Amino acid sequence: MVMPLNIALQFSRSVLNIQPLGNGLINDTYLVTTDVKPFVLQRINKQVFPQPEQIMANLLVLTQHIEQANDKQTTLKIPQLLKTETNNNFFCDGQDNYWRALSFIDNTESLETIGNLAQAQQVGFALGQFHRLTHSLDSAKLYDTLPGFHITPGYLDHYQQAKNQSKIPEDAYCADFIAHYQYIVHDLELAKEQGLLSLRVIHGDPKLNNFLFDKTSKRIVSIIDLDTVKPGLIHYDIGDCIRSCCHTTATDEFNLETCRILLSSYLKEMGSFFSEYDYQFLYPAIRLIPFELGIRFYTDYLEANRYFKVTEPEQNLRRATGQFLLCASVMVQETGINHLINQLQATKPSVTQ
Ligand code: GN1
Ligand code: MG
Repeated sequence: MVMPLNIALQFSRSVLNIQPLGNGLINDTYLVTTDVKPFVLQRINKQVFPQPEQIMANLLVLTQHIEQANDKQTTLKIPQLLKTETNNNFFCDGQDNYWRALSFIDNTESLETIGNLAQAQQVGFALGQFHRLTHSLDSAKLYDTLPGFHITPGYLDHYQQAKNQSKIPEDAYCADFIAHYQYIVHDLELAKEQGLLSLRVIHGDPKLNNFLFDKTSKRIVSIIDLDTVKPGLIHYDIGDCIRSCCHTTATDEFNLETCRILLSSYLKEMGSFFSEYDYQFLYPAIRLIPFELGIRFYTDYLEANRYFKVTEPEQNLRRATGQFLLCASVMVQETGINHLINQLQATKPSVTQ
């Protein structure tokens, strides 16, 4: 793999080393060491984000809002956008690739799976803090960096087209699962259209490995990957966070205990901003997001892996199957999940001023 040294030099003259960082499926990410501070360098995938400038603009709006809010209870930091040597927010190379640099938050690590309930408590707390902090930011000030993102009926339509055009044979389990449960795809969009749920600022991709844990205190100190921060339903975020943290990958089962800890700690932060309907649509969100991601992975498999990075051709099929099995396990545990939500609603924190 060729390391983008020339690009890193646009952001700092004192680059010592570049190495790949993390395992995102869309952008290319590197850690750049310099003789001053290390930083994160990213090439934004233009196929996915057609207007990368909007990502940088949103990040600046968000940073400014958090600085102005100056919330003393907040422990969460977000990475800062770094300028190029010529004072720009990004660098566009000769091939129309957009590159940007972000501050690196030191002494931190991200997790691929939840190892103990204290970690789940931290994740719920951090997502709750993010939503609480951005609650006072008018979502109309943000660009929609990725139109159609998390609009599940759109992913279903895309799948129907892909399956009609694909030369790759259908997988019986995935095809049957989608056909059988496709009626759930409208759950959140309908609630939005009916005004039961409203647009707020969302992170868009708050999966477990986008939270940074301090290596010493074991607390979450940062939430990263802010490219999909935009107006949306916070239920997409909650569903996405829960599907990634409560997925026991060895058996593809949903872990209700992890969900209990995560959701109760989330609602300690955010519960006072929750309406009746916000509670009512928690279960549909927990069920929907694994189904949606399953459709997205499966469609990409049928389209020969154009969107999500793969290391071998059937990887997106396996990812899809994992999400559908998780969704099935959520449905098996519907009563337990709803019971948990009712308990949490009954102990809803009072309104904070
Ligand atoms: C993509 O690239 P990464 O891993 O941060 C995707 C998310 C999916 C995730 C699944 C913009 O995020 O929606 O949940 O893969 N991001 C985009 O691993 O499509
Ligand atoms: Mg992401």
